[in-house]
Formats: sequence, C-alpha cells, structure tokens
Amino acid sequence: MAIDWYNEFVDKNYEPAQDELICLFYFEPAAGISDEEAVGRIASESSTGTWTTLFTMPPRMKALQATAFEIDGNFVKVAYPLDLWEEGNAVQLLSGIAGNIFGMKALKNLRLIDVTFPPGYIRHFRGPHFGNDGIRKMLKIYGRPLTGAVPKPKIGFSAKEHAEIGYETWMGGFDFVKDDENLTSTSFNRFDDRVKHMTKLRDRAEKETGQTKSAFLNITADVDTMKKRADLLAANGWNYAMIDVVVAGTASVMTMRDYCSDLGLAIHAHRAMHAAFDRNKKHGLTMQFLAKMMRLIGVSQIHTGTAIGKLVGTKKEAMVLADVLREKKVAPVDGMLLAQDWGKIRNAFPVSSGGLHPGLVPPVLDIYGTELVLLVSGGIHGHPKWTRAGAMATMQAIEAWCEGMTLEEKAKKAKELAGALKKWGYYKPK
Ligand code: CAP
Ligand code: MG
Repeated sequence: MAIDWYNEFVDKNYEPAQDELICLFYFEPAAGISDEEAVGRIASESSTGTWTTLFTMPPRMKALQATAFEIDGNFVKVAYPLDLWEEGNAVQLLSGIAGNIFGMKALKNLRLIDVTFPPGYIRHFRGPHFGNDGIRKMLKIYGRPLTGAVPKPKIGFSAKEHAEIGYETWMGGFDFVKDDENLTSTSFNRFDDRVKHMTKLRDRAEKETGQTKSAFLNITADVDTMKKRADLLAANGWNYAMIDVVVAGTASVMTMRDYCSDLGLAIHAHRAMHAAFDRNKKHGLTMQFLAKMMRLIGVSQIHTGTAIGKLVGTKKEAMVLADVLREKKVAPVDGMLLAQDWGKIRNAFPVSSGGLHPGLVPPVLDIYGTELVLLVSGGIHGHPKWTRAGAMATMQAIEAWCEGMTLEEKAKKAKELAGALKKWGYYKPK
C-alpha cells in the first residue's frame, strides 16, 4: 500500500490555465530524494497535500491541487488554482506559497523567486493610492529623482534637533526628510513632538524656498498606534507616512494602506530585516517577491538597494526591482523574474539608499534613471561644510548627470560638489 502522496502533484505535460498563479522556485533536494519527489512535496505542502495518502479523498478536491509542471535544473514552476486563494488576502497567500515548505526535511534548500498573479487574483487588491505620476503631481517635481535624507546619527537627537537638521536638509534642496528605521517614538524624541517641530520647520522651508517639502515620518508600531500617528500626520498637512513593512507585517500594511489612503497619505516602505530571508541565494524569499507583494498591497515606494553602497544587492537585482515596481507589464528575466501584467494596479517608486554620497550619484542613476527616490544621508551630513552643503552637492551631482556632464566638470562651478569629491571622491563603502 502506498504511503507517500507526492507524485500526484507533478505533471510535466501540464499546461497551466490562464487564471492560475504560477510560482518559480529554486530547489535542492535533500540526499536520497529525487527531483520529482522534491517538487511534488513543494506543490503538495503549499496547496492541499499532506505527507501520506488518505483514507478518503473527495474527487472534487483534486481541482485544488497545485501542479509542479516545469523542472529546469534546480528551478521548478508550480501552478496554483485560483480557488485556493482567498480574495484580497495576501497573508493567506504567504501561508501557502511561502509557508511550511521552507522547513521540509526533503529539501536541502528552497527559494521562492517570483510569482505571476493572474488578473483574477489582482482584481481584489487596490495597489498604491497615488502611482508615480500622482506623487510627482502632488509634489510638483518633474524630470529628476526625488531626494531625501535621514538625520544621522540615526537615533539620539531630540525632536527639535531632528527638525533642525531636517530644515538644513530641505534648505539644501532635498524634498524629503526621512526618519530612521529604529526611530519611532523614544523617550527623548516622541513622535508627536517630532511632528510638531517638523511641521513648523517644513512650513518655514516651503516659504523660504517656494518648493514643496515633505517627510517620511516613521509611524511603525501596533496598528492602533499607527492609525493615531497617521491621523496626526494628516492633521498637520503631511502627505506621507513611513512604515517598516517587514517587521510590521503584511496584515498591518494591508490595513494601513486603506487607512492612509483615506487620509491622502502615501506610504514609504522601509524594509529592515529583508536580508534575513533574501540574502542567502539558495533559500528563503527574493526581494523581487517582497517588492511585488508590497506593490500589490499598496505601498507607494520601497527600498530596493544601491548595488554600489554599503548594503548587499546587485545591479541586476536593482534593475529587476525597478521593473517590478514601475512597469505596467513586466517582462520575464531568466531565473529571476516571471512576467506580470499589473492591469489597473498603479506603480510605485524604487528607493535607493545606504552608503551613498555625491560621488556615487551617477552610477546609481545609470541603474535607475530618474524615476527614483534617492536617499543620501551620511553622505550629506558628513560633508565638510555640513548638511545643507551636502544636500546641495548631491543636487549638483544629479544636475550633472541629467546634463550629461562629469562630476569634475560640474565641480568647477559647484563648490559644494567640489568639497564632497575632495572628502569622498568615488569611494564605495564596505
Ligand atoms: C541609510 C539608512 C537606510 C538603509 C536601509 C541606514 O543611511 O538610513 O536605513 O539605506 O537599507 O540606516 O543605513 P546612509 P536599504 O545613507 O547614511 O547609509 O535601503 O538597503 O533597505
Ligand atoms: Mg536607516
């Protein structure tokens, strides 16, 4: 009598239906397990199966089984019937395609690379509230990346000191001041207090520059607290809220997306902790999968790396992430990305941050172009003439790139950029 029940979940001749979700996995079977057994277990455990054959198996349930249908070396594609998935519940999807399967003994390694959402799945989600055109319209900024900086040291300033550095950042030409991921509402810098000081100095900076100034103030906490903080932001005329989306969790981001949308707030998504599951190239989840989920559930922008700064991530990955977030129809990339038609879901900005300074602006823009939120933090506050000059130097580097000039040429008439190049040159932080 057969004990295992995995072979029924593999069919190499299977042709997925138009309305199925397709996942691409990288897999390595454990010793003694064949490829087919391994992929059968992936499809089984992530859909309807268990480890053993059952006494009863109502025939209608066959229609809910996932099917591993294309094995190519260590890559496998699995098709999932649409009916397996609750409408509009991204959390339930994670419990299936990104759940138990990562712990199966039969697999030495397993990595969920990407998923294609069919229109029937996507239509139950609202996506980003504004879209990139909407954000640009709101800020009245065109033809260049949006720019921002986090006050550094990343935590320690009082609310007043924080806002004063923010003011210098805005006055240097930047659009946004961003809270750092570990700054929420500490004893020495309460959220409410920070909003009060930031609002006052934003209004002053807007008056003095005639430009729109904004901020990504970090509301991350339990959902009830996030709602109160979002209310406070809206009441003070802010148009963004920042959420650290991985640590906050998918469910809370889904709730806050609608709440913020009603208040007219875009969501800046920080991604602290992502590298705990996307850094190992053989196991876990990819950043492109996370970015795709976040666009689906409606963040307006999310960090996607620099490829050259202080944090891990390749140039290819950054380009793939930019496509996932910005394009309406995403073309597949071998072993990295599946095709995706986003239908009516609006787009989102990639955010490049971490170890940048003016000398590194051109290579980042070579990767992303101008449809980007560029964050340069240590790289403005460490400028020999301080924050305002650092922001000016970064804006000059952006101008140089847009004008097709080298930074040396530009620096001849831009003393802030010259100062930055003198200190950092083209140094790539480790
Ligand atoms: C950057 C940063 C960001 C990282 C996040 C920091 O500061 O504020 O949190 O960029 O990583 O704390 O490191 P610097 P990622 O500009 O001073 O390095 O964007 O890769 O998610
Ligand atoms: Mg940070």
